[in-house]
Amino acid sequence: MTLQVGVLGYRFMGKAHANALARLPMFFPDAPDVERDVIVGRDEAALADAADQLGFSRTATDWREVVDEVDVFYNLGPNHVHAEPSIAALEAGTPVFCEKPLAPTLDDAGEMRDAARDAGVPAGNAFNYRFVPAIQYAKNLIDAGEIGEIRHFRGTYLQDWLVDPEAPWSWRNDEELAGSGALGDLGAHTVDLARFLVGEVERVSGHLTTFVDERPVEGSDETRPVTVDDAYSAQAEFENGAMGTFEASRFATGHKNDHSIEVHGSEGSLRFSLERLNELEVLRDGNRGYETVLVTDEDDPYVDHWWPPGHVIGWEHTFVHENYEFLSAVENDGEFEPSFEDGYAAQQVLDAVERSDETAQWVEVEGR
Ligand code: SOE
Repeated sequence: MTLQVGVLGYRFMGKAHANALARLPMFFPDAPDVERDVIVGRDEAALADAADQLGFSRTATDWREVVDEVDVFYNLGPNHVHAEPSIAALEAGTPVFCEKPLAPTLDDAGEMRDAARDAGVPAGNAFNYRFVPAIQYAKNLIDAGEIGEIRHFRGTYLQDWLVDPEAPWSWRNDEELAGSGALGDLGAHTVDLARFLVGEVERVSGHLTTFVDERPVEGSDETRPVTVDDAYSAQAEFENGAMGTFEASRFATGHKNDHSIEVHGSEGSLRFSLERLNELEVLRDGNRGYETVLVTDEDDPYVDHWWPPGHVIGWEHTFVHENYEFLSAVENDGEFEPSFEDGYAAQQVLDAVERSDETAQWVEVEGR
């Protein structure tokens, strides 16, 4: 059977996932057969070009006509269009793969999680960094007890695309459209990796800042207000007693897309940086320094699908891996993680960081 895929959104994420779908048959021959059936958006001319470039058979301007027609619905639009179309698809029994963060607000994310529970079909939240081979390698080391009991998790996600006050306004700067700023866009990834590697977060103390309050609208003389954070930091306590610090910024001069994780356990430590995606730094066995493990051996996660050892892979491959896992779950009526449950759990942490910032208090993560 060929799965007909409908995709909402054709820009950055639309391209990343379309590329993944195109790569699957060549590199993951056991993946389900997929047809890039329909691409959905509002601007017909741009849609036609996108369909051409990204290899879709047709276009549609109304997601309502698509969600129950296709076998799988990908929601890759801006955050404010995550909830309604995803819920409609799930109500029609269509599996959904949705970009992160799950929604702009915890309430919306809760409705999405409930719809996924009721539908009983795979509903995935596309936290692609779980699918970096080095991150999976780290997870295996932690689960095998190789670094002992986890004491610290440190996660920073640094970008610099808003350092210039004249950098144009976009939906990512608007609370209604995005929910939050660096917190939801970047912090969501860090929180997801923290949950994946260490466990649930119990309480947080958070701080949000906006450095530039308004930005020019491209192609006009107007400016629009920035209503989200440009940067956040948080301290966290995990249920298992570990301590965490999280930070993200769009003002970290010189850092383009620098997502770094450190984990310290009673027997060893791990370090990862997205800028050196093929490597994991591992310290254990009482050694006095880190060893750099090049995670490109044949028996490393996903690597046998690509190139011989040392022939490194990149950011886009994480999308291929997550698409492989998600579509396999769809075909086999299986489970996919990170699910909407995981997306909701990450959102609970983001929400707690915001509540903590508002009240200047430590706050419990809802439901913990
Ligand atoms: C933009 O800040 C962005 O593309 C995020 O939206 C992605 O989730 C992240 O992976 C890279 O940066």
